[in-house]
Amino acid sequence: MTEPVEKHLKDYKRPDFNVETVELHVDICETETHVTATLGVAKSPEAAEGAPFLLDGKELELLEIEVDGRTLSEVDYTLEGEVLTLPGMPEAFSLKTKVKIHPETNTSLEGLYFADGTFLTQCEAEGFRRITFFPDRPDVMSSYRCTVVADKAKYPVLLANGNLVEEGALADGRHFATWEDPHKKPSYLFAMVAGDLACRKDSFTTASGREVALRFYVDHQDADKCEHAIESLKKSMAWDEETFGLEYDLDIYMVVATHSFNAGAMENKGLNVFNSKYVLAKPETATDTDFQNIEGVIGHEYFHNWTGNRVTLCNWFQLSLKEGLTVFRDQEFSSDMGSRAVKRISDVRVLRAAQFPEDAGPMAHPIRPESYIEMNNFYTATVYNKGAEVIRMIHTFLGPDAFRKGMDLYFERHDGGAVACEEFVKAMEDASGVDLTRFRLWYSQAGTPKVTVDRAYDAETKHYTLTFTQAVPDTPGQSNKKPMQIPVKMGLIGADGMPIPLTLEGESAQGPLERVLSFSANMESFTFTGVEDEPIPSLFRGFSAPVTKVVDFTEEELIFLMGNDPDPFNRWDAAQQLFADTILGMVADVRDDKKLSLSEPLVAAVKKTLTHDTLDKALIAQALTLPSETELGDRMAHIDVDGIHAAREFVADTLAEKLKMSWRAVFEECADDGPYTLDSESIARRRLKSLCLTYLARVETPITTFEAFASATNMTDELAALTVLSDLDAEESEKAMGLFYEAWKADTLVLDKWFMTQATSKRPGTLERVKALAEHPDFDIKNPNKVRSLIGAFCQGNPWHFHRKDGKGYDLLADTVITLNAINPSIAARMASGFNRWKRYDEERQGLMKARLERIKNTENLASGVFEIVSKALI
Ligand code: B3K
Ligand code: ZN
Repeated sequence: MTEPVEKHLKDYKRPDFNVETVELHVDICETETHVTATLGVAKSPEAAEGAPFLLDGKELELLEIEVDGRTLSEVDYTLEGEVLTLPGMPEAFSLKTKVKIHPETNTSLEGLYFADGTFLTQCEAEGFRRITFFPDRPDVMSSYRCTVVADKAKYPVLLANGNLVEEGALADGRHFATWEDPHKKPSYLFAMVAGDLACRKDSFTTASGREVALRFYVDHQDADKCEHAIESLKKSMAWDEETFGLEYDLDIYMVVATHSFNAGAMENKGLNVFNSKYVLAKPETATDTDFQNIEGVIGHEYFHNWTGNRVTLCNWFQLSLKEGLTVFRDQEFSSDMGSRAVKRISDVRVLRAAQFPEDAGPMAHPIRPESYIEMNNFYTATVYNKGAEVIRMIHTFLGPDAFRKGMDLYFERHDGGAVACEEFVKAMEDASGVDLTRFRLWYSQAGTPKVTVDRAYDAETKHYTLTFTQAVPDTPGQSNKKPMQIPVKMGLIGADGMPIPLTLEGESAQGPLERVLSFSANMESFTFTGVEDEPIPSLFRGFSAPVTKVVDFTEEELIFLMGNDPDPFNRWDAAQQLFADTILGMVADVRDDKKLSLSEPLVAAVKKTLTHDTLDKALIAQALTLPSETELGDRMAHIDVDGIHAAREFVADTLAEKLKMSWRAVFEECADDGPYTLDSESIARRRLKSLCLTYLARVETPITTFEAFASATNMTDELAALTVLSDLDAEESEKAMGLFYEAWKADTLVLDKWFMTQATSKRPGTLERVKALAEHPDFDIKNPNKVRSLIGAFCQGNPWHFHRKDGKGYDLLADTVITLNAINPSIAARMASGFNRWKRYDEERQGLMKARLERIKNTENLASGVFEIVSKALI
């Protein structure tokens, strides 16, 4: 096998040829599809003398090729690997190609594919080249006209981007539809669909009074599950008008839901394609979290219409320009729709669980990567979630008004263009007058900065000094990094729980109660004056920067912050720090077989939070959820799988036992017999109730948990109880699983929950059950949702079973990666990253994982994406 090549940002050049117009004719038949493409091409004025026209093509059978009506012979072009080269082209010409493709056997779910009775496309990042020959790069922007032809009875619905301009019947029971997109776009935003789908219709009137038709296409049996998604879309459209003055720009907005999708959803211009899990919901089948995720993802794809589509990327290295910004926008949208603090906490949880480990592993990359082998591997938590944190920091430094001015300037300058991250930063800088020179390092330096804070109080001068030190760790290909500019949103709290004015040395007027310090040196001190007694600092409020903070807080101080910090995020963070310190502090004792004990003040603090009568119940639930085993592992230099598991179980069991009465009382208090409603308060009540159930199950008989399961009237309560039951080694567990399956076997999305609950179970024998479930008739290795729910959930969400000492968990993952390599390389690569942290474990486990990585690497016909993950892991 020839080693795949790495592409570098430094080699980027604008294209030599632009494609102004694209006319596609897609003729779909059962066993093959013919695609005829007519491209209106113009040589760029900057093109080098004699530069050939290069087109990408993957798994295409070239049937015809013509330039300006003249059929080319084989001497006129070369077709090598995945590149079609046309030398000696004139300044402007028309290129026509006809290719044969096979969507019906395309299991990669990229390009045009057939799944569950529907033909559909996924072109980002490089899927368009599987449909036709094209310069498949985001800086080539064209006007599209697309005609889809298929059998009318089987595929009555024919869609593509933009507006329907013509449709009609053809011979042999076939029909066609022609769509035209008035906006120029890169090929990755192309989409088309042919299927037999139900259509739910609605409409939205924009701020300027234009009526937009909204169309949701789903399987016929799912037509009653679109309401929430439609409402979410309307809310997104209104929010973007109010918040950023951005209106939708076409007369129709279509969403197609499919059960077979590699990602969450795709923002194709005017024709979004969604993983059905982010569209379909009703209270009996979807949890509160599902409803919230749908709102977030619908918003995310809608917001891309401006951040991504109207202003797109000049190359894939800039992916965070659209993804980081759009994640920031969807986070803000969800915060405005629900509870800001609750949303912030769950976003930070995701960042810490997924991005921090990535930043510390073999695939660590800056939010604007410098190189890649397979672009699909860079749809990462770093590009998306850390990317959003970088935008949030700009927002924090500039303030909301200047940030909005920056957004306006960005659109004014770049609407209709394909640009780089730099253009965004420049617009922000120019609109605000704030110098972001040092800040730009966030785009080029990988690794999570570690910020250590030292505190000093001088009782005589009443000065309080905070000294910050930062260390940006080395990451693959990057060492000796420069200090980053870090916003530290902070306050000082007096012993009475009251905030203290923050007057910096040299300032004459009394300072505010909260401020943002800009820390951008290796070490920097900030001295506050007029501080009467030693305060407790509240630092990085709202998680103001994606860093790990190290402060030598005592247990007493963390308990104080947990109860008194006016910043809800920091209250939660103090609780998490307290739990993490407690659990990790026990790991050595577990190893030495010592008796463990839990501190009384901690138990009292938990009780105080649990029974607090004014705190938001969702915040209580978040604060009292123990950090996961994965998060705890990430805080250790060498991950002790068994020690973490035992210590965490001990803390949970002890809290359950000592506060039995309180868990029970709060559980009862949160009960609700009324109809299901989706307001924040009801969601909060269900969250806290579920948390109580997890503790109660540790001390009460399984029968009570089973009763909670059996009496549930919505999926949130039902799944919460089932999840708790799944950890119990009791007959009630099996019984509930059986009942759940019988009730929901016809609903594939609910079955995903059934697979996942069993995959993440702590019960003995989980690996064996997961392997048996992989043979279950409802499991399908070709369906990414099923793979993620069963194998993905086991390998990433069940560390204690996955890291079994006999290596059988690792075998399951390696076998799955090897099988998927031949079916769906993009999902195979994603799964392979489950081994990325292998060097953080004990020697024995390291050896076992390394052997599996090598086995994968030696697989024949290894896809470039899988190669990239495993070869980087093995360095
Ligand atoms: N832009 C798509 C991601 C497509 C994934 C390609 N492997 C979804 C999103 O971020 O909105
Ligand atoms: Zn996105």
